[in-house]
Formats: sequence, structure tokens, C-alpha cells
Amino acid sequence: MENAEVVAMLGEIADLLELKEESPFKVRAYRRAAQVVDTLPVPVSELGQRGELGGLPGVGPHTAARIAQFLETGTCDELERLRGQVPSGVSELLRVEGVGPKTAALVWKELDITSVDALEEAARSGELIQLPRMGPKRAKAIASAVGRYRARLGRVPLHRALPYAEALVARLREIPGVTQALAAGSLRRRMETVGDVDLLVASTEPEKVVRAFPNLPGVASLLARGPTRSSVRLRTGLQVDLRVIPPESFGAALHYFTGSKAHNIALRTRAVRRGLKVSEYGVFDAKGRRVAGEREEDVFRAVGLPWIPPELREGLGELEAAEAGRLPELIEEEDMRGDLHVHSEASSDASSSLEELAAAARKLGRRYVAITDHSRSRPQGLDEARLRAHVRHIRRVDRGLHGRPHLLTGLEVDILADGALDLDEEVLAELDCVVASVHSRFNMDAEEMTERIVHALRSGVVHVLGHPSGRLIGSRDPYPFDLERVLEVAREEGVALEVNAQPERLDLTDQACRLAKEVGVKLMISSDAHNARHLENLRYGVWVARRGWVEARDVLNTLPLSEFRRRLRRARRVPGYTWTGEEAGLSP
Ligand code: DGT
Ligand code: CA
Ligand code: CA
Ligand code: ZN
Repeated sequence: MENAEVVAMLGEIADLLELKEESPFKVRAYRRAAQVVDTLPVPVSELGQRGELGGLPGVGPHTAARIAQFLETGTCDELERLRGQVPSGVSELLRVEGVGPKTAALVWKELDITSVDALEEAARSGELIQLPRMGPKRAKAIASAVGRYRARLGRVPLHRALPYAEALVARLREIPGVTQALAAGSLRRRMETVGDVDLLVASTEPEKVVRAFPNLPGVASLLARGPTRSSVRLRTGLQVDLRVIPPESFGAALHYFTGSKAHNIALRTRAVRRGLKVSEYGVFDAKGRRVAGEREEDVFRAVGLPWIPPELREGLGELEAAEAGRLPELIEEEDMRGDLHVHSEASSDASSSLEELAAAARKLGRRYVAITDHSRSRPQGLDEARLRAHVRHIRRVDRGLHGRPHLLTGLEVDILADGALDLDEEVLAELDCVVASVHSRFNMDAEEMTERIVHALRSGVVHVLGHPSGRLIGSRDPYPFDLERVLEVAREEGVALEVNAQPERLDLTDQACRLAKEVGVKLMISSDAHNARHLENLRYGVWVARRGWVEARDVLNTLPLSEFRRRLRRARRVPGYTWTGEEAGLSP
């Protein structure tokens, strides 16, 4: 254990105490101890072993005990206690240049800002300057510091990179002599975040492409340039690598630069066993003759395999499955018939009317949409009376739509701290689709949280567990809970798990989807749209599911409406009716 780790631990405790606006005296004590350890000429662990921590100048007995526990276990109770009380998104604010604990505590308390994204939004919208000691200049500085923080952080959520990648690809295709242009790398594999964007172009005139690239819209600076490649940084901070490939090698390069590295290594090893060499230039036999290279599927064929979808290329058994002819027939966006988690303006954090949502859903080809606004525990959430009125409204609008699309009644009901649902079960039982979600008290321990969720799943009126882990990519960790136990109960109760397609949620994750499928729990992929435009986000959920090896038949909202309704009705336990998994077709 390095002294620096102890220093970081003490500093974090001080930060967290300051964020909570606890005694400045305590904060100072931790800062001083951190400074002492930082300037110590010997490893602090040696002092710990000799029981001499208490003898350090300026380190009191409490702090010495924390250091001792940290040296022994890698953490300490006080740190964990504080971490449980401050959202990780708030601590993250401190990593933005110019935002100290005082500012972070202020924006957290006054504006309820708990993520870097929300801070940026508040800086841009002018909300921030309403705070004391916060002028327009300072707000602007914070907004640009957020940009630098993101660039430094490295990874960007997929949805922040994809539109830029797609726009650049479209422009590259317009350059004379370019026959193909595609994005490869983690973006093509649809990972939830990407480190950088890798673009590939097929052309026999690389200099033309390399010269045009830095002048494309959105590019801020040129990082590197060679005869056939170039790297730039976009104004958003995102790095983009470009490679120009001769057409006869394009398929091999596409395969190579799509990765993942683990997949590439596995494929290359397989090729070697067959006396072949795979590189980004092509597949070559023992005599050095090119046997494949122009098309990606030929690369796979050369090593005796069918083409493997990029989302599966993580070195997690895809080669074995391909070899055995057992690749999944992955779900596609076109398979999605319904969207079962959609907020209308009846939710305080959402903005579209039922008519606007219906129109947007129709354009996207959805056949049915469940309107699932928040229940009473959320700010201005629906109580029983307002829910009943809202249901009548949904039915009235639905009648006018003549099935294009069908509007279903529903609710996103809070799972309260004790696992009870936020509204009476008899009321919920009248709705077409009930999404149950955790929105509060994230800091329970895993056992309590698991029980809380299990209790809700046992209610007999829930159809789907909404955003099951509660995580927000890059700003809120998942709450701890026992996923396998939740899956087991979901299976027994015939409850589906949601793949929440909000790009900052993507919850379940890809690997959790794969686990759900393996144990026979059905999924529902839903947009959790808070305005009509968000309905498009369903595709992000489909990609996550694809990365989890999910097929259309694993996802309930690929079913035609009549079958979907039947499935939901059967999954619901009503008095005097015993539900069995077999009946609902949920057994493997
Ligand atoms: P990222 O950018 O961190 O989100 O992840 P990738 O997968 O896009 O990685 P990147 O951009 O470093 O490289 C793109 C692809 O190039 C990667 O997926 C596989 C291939 N590649 C890069 N370096 C190596 C390597 O050392 N060995 C092998 N076999 N492949 C590599
Ligand atoms: Ca990349
Ligand atoms: Ca790269
Ligand atoms: Zn929710």
C-alpha cells in the first residue's frame, strides 16, 4: 500500500465531510493528516505494522484508527459511511477544474445537481448564475471545464459519439475516390462508452482523404497525420482516428479495427492452427498468398466460420458458438413492436402530450405504447384520483388513434423503501402495464435492497422491473443488490426485467441481459422517454440486448399486441388464480 493511497483516502473523507457541510474542524483534521502522510519519508504501512501511527504529529487517535483499518482492509468504515451519504455524481463534481467542495455542496443543495451533466446544463442554461458568488464569467468557466473534464476522462457515452461518427462517415463518402466508409472499433460493437472513434475508408488515393479529413465540420485540431492515416480531436473533446485502406484489404481492416482485441487474438489463434495468418491486410496462407481481404465475411469464411455480428465480438464465447452453429439470431430494431415505459406531461420531468407521443411512436413504426407516468412519491406524481383521471384521458386519446398506435394504460410505480408499492394494488391491477422502479434510498446495503425488490416483484401486480440497477453511466453507480436472486424471483413470478434504453442508463447492462436470458427471464426493452424525441432511443436498448446475445423471442415487446396482452394478463396474479410459470410459457 502506497502512502499516496492513504493520502487519497484521507482527502476523500475530508471532501465528503465538506460536501455534507460537517464541522470544518473535522475537515481540517483530515486534511492535515493527509499532508503529514504525504510528506512522510517512510512507508506509512511500516508505521502501521509497528503500531506507531498515533505518534505522527497532527494525527489524532480517530484518524490513526482509520488509517490502520485502511491499511489492513483497503477501505475504512468512515469512508464507506460517507460514500453512502453523498451521491457519487456529487463527488464527481470535484473533479471538474474550479469546482471545490463548497461550490459542489452549494449546487447540490440549492439546485439538486448530482451529476457533471446536470452541472453543465445548469451552467449553460443560466440557472447557475442565480447562486451567490456565481457570475456569468464563472458559469462559463465551469462549462468549459466540464468539456476538459470529459476529454480527460477519456470515455464518452455511445450516444455522445455516434451522431458525430455518423456525420463524419457521411462526409467521407462524398470525397471523390472513396468507395466505402465505416466506423469500426468499440462504436461498431455498440459498447456503452467509447474511448475514441475509429473510421475506415476504402480508397486508392489516400492522400486526398487524409488532406480533407481535418477540414470536416466539428474538427477542432489535428493530432497526427501520416500518408494513410490521421487523428483529430473534435470540438466536443472526442478523438477520431482515420485509416485509409486499399479496397482489396478493406474487409480485413474492418475486421481488425472493429476488435475487440480479445476477439482478434482468439480469431488469429484459430487461424494459426489452420496454417493461416490474419492481419489488417488480409488472410494469408503458408505461402503468403492472400486468401481473403476485400470483404469481412470472407475473413471469417477463410477460418471456417460464419460472419459474427460486431456486438458479439468480445471474446466471450462467440467463436465457439459460431463453430457449433449456435450463434444467436440477434434481435433487431425492426422486431420492436411496443414501447412500455413512456412518460407524458403528466410527469413533472416530462414534456410531451399523449397526442405528440402517439404521433412520434407511429412514425417510428411502434404498434403499441404504454403511458407510464410517475406515482405519488415522485414530485407531483400521480395519486389514485389523478391516476384514474389520467387513465380515462389515455383511453379517450387511444380511441381516437384507431390503433395507430394503441395506447396502453400504465404507471411507473415507485418501490418504496420497505418494498411496498406506492399505490394500492387493486388500483394497479386495473392498468395494462405496471413498471415498478426504485427511485429513492439508493444507499441500502445489498441484502436490504434485494429484499425490497423481491417484495415488489411478489406483489402480483408488477409486469416489469424498471431500470433494475439504478445506475447512470459515468455519474451514478448501480446500487448493490443480488441480481441472481432477483432473476430467480422474477422467473417464479413471471415478471420481466427492463432494458431501459435511455442512453445514460442502459440498465440492464449487456452482461446482465445475457444472464437473464440464460436463466429464462423475459426482457422488455423500453425507451423511458420523457419527451417524444426520446422514443428513438429504443435502438440503444436493442444494441445492449444484442451485446447480451438476446433474440427477439427473449423480449416481450416484440410480440403482436394481442399476444403481448395475453402474456401480461397471465403473468398477473389475481385473487383466486394461481399463476404458474409453465402456463405463461416462461419455463425454458
Ligand atoms: P475504445 O476505443 O477504447 O472504446 O476501444 P476500441 O475497441 O475501439 O479500441 P481501439 O480504438 O484502441 O482500437 C480499435 C481496434 O483495433 C480494437 O478494438 C482492436 C484493434 N486493435 C488495437 N490494438 C490492437 C492490438 O494491440 N492487438 C490486436 N489484436 N488488435 C488491436
Ligand atoms: Ca476506439
Ligand atoms: Ca482508436
Ligand atoms: Zn424511473
